[in-house]
Amino acid sequence: MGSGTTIGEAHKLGYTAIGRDINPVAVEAVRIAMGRLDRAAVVDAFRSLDRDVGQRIRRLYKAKDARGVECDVLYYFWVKAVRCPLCSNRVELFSSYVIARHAFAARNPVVQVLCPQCGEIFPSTYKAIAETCPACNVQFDPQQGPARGTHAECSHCHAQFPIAKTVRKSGRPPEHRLYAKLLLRPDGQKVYLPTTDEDSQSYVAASQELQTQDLLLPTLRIADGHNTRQVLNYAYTSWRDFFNHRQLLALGWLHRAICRIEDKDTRDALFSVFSSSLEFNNMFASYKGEGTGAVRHMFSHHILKPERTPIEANVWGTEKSSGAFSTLFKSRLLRCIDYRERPFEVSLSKLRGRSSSAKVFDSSAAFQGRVKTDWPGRGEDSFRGIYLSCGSSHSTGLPSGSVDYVVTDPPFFDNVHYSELADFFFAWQQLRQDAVGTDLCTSRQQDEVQDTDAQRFAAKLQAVLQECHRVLTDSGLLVFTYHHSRQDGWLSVCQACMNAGFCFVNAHPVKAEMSVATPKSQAKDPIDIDVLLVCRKARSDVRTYSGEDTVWACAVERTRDKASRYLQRPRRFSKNDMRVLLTSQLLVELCPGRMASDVTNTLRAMLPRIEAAKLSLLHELHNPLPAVRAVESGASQEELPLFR
Ligand SMILES: C[S@+](CC[C@H](N)C(=O)[O-])C[C@H]1O[C@@H](n2cnc3c(N)ncnc32)[C@H](O)[C@@H]1O
Ligand SMILES: [Zn+2]
Ligand SMILES: [Zn+2]
Repeated sequence: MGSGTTIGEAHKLGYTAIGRDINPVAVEAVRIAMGRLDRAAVVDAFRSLDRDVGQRIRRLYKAKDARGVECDVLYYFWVKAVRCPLCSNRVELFSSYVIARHAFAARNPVVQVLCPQCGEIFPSTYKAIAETCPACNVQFDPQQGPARGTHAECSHCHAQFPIAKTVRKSGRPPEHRLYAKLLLRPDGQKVYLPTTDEDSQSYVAASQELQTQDLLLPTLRIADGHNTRQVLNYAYTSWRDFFNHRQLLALGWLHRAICRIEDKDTRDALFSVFSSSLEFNNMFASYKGEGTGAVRHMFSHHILKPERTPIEANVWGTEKSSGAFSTLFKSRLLRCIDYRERPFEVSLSKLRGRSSSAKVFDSSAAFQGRVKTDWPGRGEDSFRGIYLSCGSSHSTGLPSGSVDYVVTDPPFFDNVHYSELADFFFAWQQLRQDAVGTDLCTSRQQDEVQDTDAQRFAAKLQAVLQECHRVLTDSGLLVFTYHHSRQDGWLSVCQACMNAGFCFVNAHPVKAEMSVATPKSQAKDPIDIDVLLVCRKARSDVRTYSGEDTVWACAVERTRDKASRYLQRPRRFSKNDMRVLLTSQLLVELCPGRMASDVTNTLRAMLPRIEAAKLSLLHELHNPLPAVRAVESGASQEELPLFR
């Protein structure tokens, strides 16, 4: 289920939708998004928060400009520092002294530069490699900071040392120093300024205030795992360590104020905004710069990477903020309510060579805003009902043969370990008494489909697919996305799916959410597509066995066809994308009349042929007279089998 896209789309299509996820953070988010949302009630509640706790939080983000005028602080800029292992000098982990640039630097070349000697901030241009500080006259290259990749250079003894190892040895997370702020003047102008003693005192005051308050704050420890190891290596131990004291004070106040909202649905709706704001308001967020949403949230790379120059945003926010509670209230919650009242589709068109999109309304009825948490009994499933539950999908408790379609986006092997990251949100969710999963001590579960071991991963996926097979009607379809760069990832999904009683009947390439370049050797040739695999119960498949040559010819033909359809829009499509697409078409063609082991053995034997064919197919795709040209241009022996 994840973020609930499938549930929402099924609801729009008029189906009864049943959603299940093992992760309480996902279930809670979907439950609120699909549940009762009363616009007038949430707006009222937001206004009263604004007058009270909003006001108090905004006071935490006030500072004076150079003329002594009080302004809102949009962002505070921090830098991590470590001690040089040789001389103990404090080394600040700037990778460059350009602290702010425009997202489209070629058109907007002005950047802000920090003087490494006196801390002055002054404008420069994005390519400048020599600058003189207007305040202290020191000359330096703004592009070169002490941190380079995994190492840093000490400015005192010039030793180069590994950053992560040095932090780990120190036994505690790196210190931070506040070095700049971006102010919003009362006239709407933004100005970058170095920090003053007053700014430091204001932080200390917030920190002292935090100690005096009895606030409910996260206590969840960070457990070891594939995605958490990097932060554990940085000596972070609790999810609370992801926030500085001022952020904890602001978030703690806000959390307490939301807890006091009486109406449960309204309270839940505002908690969902609170939860969204967490990923932008912590010391792992960074600055994207001007001309774009300013805050890069901590999960933008789907990993937990300690940020060397984090940005502290104004938690409540101003009109010009990004990722703040007040801006997310409008951009997420109010937009969600708008969409639910009048759902739309997006139609794409091309006018004089330029693509444009338009919203098409009225193709589905408004959302009903009702969610049930117990399963529908046979025959009693209501029209367009939404049923959600938290638990492993290897055991759903649904009656056999009761579901027409299973549509899912399962975890991809070797990819994100969702619950390890979701614990960041769960650490706050568990503080509530009436949210999903508050009886759990972590969102990490044994049955979660993810593992560093391919066999164990495949076994867990197979258990879920077996349950899908049981609950599906005989004519039902299972549709799921898959993405893997290595061939063994495909062999294991084939085994899991076929051993669960399914066969592949179609496979469509779709643009992936993000390209994944694992293993690293493939970073230059990343995979940009996910494949949508369409499966039926094997016993309902009417197709019959075909020999290998026929299978190969059909799969190549379908690959050609699907690749050229996919590329009707200008997109990247690499050799590896072609390999993935061809492999998926082979799975479809090999299924009828074969056991899982036959399919995987044949596929394995075809590997050299697939490797050769991906090149010639790609060549064809960019070539108007494919077969003839390929031969004329001296196709290698390896490429020839494609044309058999
Ligand atoms: C939608 S995300 C996957 C997105 C994308 N395919 C990827 O790997 O990055 C997968 C979802 O499956 C859920 N999940 C994992 N194991 C599960 C299980 N045994 N039962 C139900 N849901 C599970 C996770 O909690 C997560 O929300
Ligand atoms: Zn200077
Ligand atoms: Zn040193």
